Amino acid sequence: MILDRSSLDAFNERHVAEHRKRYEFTRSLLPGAEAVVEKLMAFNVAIPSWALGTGGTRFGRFSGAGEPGTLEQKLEDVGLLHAINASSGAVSLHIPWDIPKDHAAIRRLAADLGIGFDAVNSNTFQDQPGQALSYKFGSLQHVNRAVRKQAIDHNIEVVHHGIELGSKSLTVWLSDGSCFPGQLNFRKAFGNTLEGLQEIYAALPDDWKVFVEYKAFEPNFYSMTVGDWGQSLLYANKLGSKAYTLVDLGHHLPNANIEQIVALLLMEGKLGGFHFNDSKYGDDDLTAGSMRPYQLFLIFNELVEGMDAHGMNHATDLGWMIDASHNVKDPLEDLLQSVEALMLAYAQALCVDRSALEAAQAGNDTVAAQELLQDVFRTDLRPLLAEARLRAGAALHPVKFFREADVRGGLIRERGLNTVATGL
Ligand code: LRH
Ligand code: MN
Repeated sequence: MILDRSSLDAFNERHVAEHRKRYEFTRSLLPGAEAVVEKLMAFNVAIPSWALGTGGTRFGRFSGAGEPGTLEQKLEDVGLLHAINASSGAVSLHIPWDIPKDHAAIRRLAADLGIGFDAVNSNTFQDQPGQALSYKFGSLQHVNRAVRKQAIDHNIEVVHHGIELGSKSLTVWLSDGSCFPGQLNFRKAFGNTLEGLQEIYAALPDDWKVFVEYKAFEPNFYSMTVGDWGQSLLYANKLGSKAYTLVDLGHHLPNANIEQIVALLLMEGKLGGFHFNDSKYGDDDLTAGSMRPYQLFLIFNELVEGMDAHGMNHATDLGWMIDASHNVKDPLEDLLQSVEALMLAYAQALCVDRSALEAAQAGNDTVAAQELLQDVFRTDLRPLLAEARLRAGAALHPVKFFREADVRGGLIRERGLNTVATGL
């Protein structure tokens, strides 16, 4: 389904007068508003191909209607999101859930839709039909060299798919670990995993990156072989300059200070990217900013400060990706809300008065520091996001437009009620 341009223009026409009032007011509050709008226009978040259909849990999955049943339809859905918010210009594929049958055709379709390919993801956390050896007791950590070799070969195959599509990075998330004390020799598991990652690393083209994603628990519930940022950093440092850590917000133990982890990984030059989502308890994969929007702001606050300290390009030097699963919301509405929350946290971080904050920190003036951060967090910056979208030819209000234009209805009329998307 391709978006009907005239319905979007008509929608903006109905809302632009109110927007202009709000934008002029916000601009009057913020001297740097124009620069923030330009930065927002350059910022894109990659959409996970595995989150374009309804997700589920072990207790059940309640599929929605009009879901993308093929990789081509998934790309169309990402194209729809990008047409609506002008900030979803890339997709992150998961192999084998989304194996391209014709790389050139897929690449052409993506280009026509104005989207690119962010990191490709391998999958050694499930056994595929006809697979020779099982990953029940892990993949790269496995005590059996043949299982490790099978996992290494799969990751290298994923890199080849990525090269064909124009991707420049591989995300490796390993479900490896143990469920009971005594089940695993931690040193041997680490050694095997490092050896496997080194063979995968050696297969990377020179201009590629590998992201080592860590997770505290699930599906193993005693130890994970890449269990936290320290372990991921250990692997990334031992692998080399093309290896980085990947921070999935839902992969931390309760009350972890994620913004501090981000600040330190950035300081070390080993922060590769993110899987943005939100959670209240575990790896809930909820809409970004839906539970802890202040934490999301604090993370972007560290990102802007740290990236500027390194002279990094905000839009291109980190992997900005969402990783979510939609059990009760329309997947596209959920993704539009997540991108909005990320853009808002980024805009807030760009509006922090850095020199005043540094002065407050230098003076141990904790009250002033908190006032500075919360003043920005409590200022409604949504008109800046709307202005960036308006200038990019996208919708002033994405979710409102998605509903008023009955985009889901259009997808159902085109695809029917029973198409089911591959993924979680
Ligand atoms: C693991 C994870 C990983 C993906 C999977 C879909 O929890 O975050 O990034 O491979 O979700
Ligand atoms: Mn993830």
